[in-house]
Amino acid sequence: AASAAAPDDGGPVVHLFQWRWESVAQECEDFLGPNGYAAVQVSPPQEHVVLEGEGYPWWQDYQPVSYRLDQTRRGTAADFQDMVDRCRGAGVRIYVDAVVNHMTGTGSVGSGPGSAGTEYEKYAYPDLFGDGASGYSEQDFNTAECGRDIEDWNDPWEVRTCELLGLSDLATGDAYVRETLTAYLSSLVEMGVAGFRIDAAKHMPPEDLQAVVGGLPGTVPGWDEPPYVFQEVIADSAIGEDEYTGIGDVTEFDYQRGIGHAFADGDLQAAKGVGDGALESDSAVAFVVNHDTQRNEPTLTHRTDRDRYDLAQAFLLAHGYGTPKVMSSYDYTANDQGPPMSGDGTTAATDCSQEAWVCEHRALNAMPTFANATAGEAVSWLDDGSQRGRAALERGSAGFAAFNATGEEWAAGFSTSLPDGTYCDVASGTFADGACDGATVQVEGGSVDVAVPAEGAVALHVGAMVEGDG
Ligand code: LAG
Ligand code: CA
Repeated sequence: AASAAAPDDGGPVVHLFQWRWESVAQECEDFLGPNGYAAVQVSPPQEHVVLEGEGYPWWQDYQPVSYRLDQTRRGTAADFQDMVDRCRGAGVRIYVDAVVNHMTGTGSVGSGPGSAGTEYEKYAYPDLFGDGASGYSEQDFNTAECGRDIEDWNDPWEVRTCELLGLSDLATGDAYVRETLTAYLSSLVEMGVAGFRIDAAKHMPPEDLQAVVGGLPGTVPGWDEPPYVFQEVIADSAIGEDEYTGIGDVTEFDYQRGIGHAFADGDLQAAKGVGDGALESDSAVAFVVNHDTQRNEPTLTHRTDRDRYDLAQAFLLAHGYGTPKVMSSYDYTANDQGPPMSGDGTTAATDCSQEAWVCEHRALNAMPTFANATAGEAVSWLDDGSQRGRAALERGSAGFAAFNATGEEWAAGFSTSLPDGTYCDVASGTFADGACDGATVQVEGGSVDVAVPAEGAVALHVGAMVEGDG
């Protein structure tokens, strides 16, 4: 397969939410590398709280106990390193979800051994790296400055200094805390981790975050590029995305809300304009849902309307806005429910043939190769705008795609600047070593006729020509 676009050129990402490390490694080799993914966002790898009394919820991960990678519910440090190496071998980067704003909250127990056995209580984490050499104590938190929950969300100082959900808030203005966080993230880069999602970035002053990531190694071993940093910022009138774009990319929640509503409403004419007025494309991470919005703001998810949601994620990979990030979920009925697991809360290996793991990314086939082949090409619209539920686009002369959010097949012809030839439809199949396992479509004399399935897409690009490319 052709190599994926670089992180800063919008190389497509998939979030394998809660997957075990060995399952991620296997998926890199079996599916992600061959289908063009640039990277996987993995769940937080550091030691976390273990909340048996709450049924081992997924959000244990967002309460760090130490920065040890051994042992989380997803595997050991050796498993983690093996995943980084095997994904590298498949051409796929690992992006780590970096929980650096806070440590634990009160939760169901409030203290205890963490997943790797480290003793802790709120504001006291005595052994951060398993060598007894460094810890956090009360002075490393904003207890004297605030020490209570955020109440006034219109006050940026409070949002950044007080506690999010009662989680012990790190004094990221202090040199020791900054150096410790840089040491944690740098140790991951040294292992070959190629990027970070900064959790709760809005809850840290930009200058603090800049100081933390400014100390990272300039080049990722195994990749000839700097670590890619993107920040989770749910912007509002008090805190803007532009405060963070100088540090790295930013998650664009306006795009997320816009794309979700447009596709849920079946209004693909509205989908064309999603992203207008939002962050510049090259500063944005774009997505249909993340692990929080699929629970808290379920406009369009795998649970509300699977076909339409798949179509929205396919559109995301063709649209050309931002760095596209696909969500891949496990099934759940309650928001707090953890992933498939054994009796002690250890996560089960992923099996995409079982309903417990939704594996939405598999339904997108080789759409990430479309994002790669069309990187940097502006989008133009080919349909006449007369059909609310249907739209067709072109990305320069590198890619053509049509989307049909209706219950009837859409048979249509378009003039296209794609070169003449036979193309693999990467929305319906994969393309590897010149072989297409989906439908093929002819471009002849500068035009193309497509039969777009009900609630489906057709996507053609110059990196997936079956013949006629000479
Ligand atoms: C995030 N981004 O800024 C994550 O995307 C989001 O998933 C995290 O919340 C949050 N910030 C903190 O990293 C998740 C759950 C929360 C959970 C929290 C800590 O959505 O529900 O809070 O992780 O585990 C839980 C309880 C709270 C309690 C808190 C502290 O739900 O009621 O106050 O733990 O004990
Ligand atoms: Ca903070």
